[in-house]
Amino acid sequence: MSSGFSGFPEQARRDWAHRRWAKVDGVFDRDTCARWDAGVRGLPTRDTYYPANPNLRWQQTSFEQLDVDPCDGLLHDSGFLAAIERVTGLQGLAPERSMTWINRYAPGDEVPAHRDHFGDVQVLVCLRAPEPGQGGQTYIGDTEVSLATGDVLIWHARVLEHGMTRIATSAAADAAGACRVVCVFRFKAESVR
Ligand SMILES: O=C(O)CCC(=O)C(=O)O
Ligand SMILES: [Fe+2]
Repeated sequence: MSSGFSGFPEQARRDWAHRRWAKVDGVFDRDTCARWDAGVRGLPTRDTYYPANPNLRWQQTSFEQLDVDPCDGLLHDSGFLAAIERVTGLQGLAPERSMTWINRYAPGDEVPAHRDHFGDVQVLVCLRAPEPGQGGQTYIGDTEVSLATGDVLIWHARVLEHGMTRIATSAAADAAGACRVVCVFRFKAESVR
């Protein structure tokens, strides 16, 4: 099955150039995202948190030790990697220098403000968003970046402080308990153009 990916607009490159993050609306359609979400639902998850705040935890599937590749192999789609290189000016993005994980957030979850420790660019695909007004929005610095299903966020997560606002405890969740699902790819570049 193909991902339906067809590149990022020129605006994303300009946004990255001046603030090191870019949001692109509607990169993937709802059916594709629903299929990707369902495809990873049964995989093992672990409790994840930042040491600075162990009370805030959420469920994460890491693909490092798994013999599966989420989102129809997006990570191995050279067109996808080339498009991220075009946006960021980074070169030599490759699956071998990447990490992939899926966060499944439940009602009441929140991600505290942090910077990630590794990588030159992070790409987040929103596979499922909470209903409007229920929280669960990514923020970068003081800016809330609301992501709907199918939107993509590209950002320099090692440099820019970011997190996710608290999801309302009343938010609707699926049978597995999740109301926001994101797939995150983290890349280390070989060089910067
Ligand atoms: O889900 C989000 O909006 C933030 C995720 C995040 O910061 C991370 O996975 O590093
Ligand atoms: Fe992060």
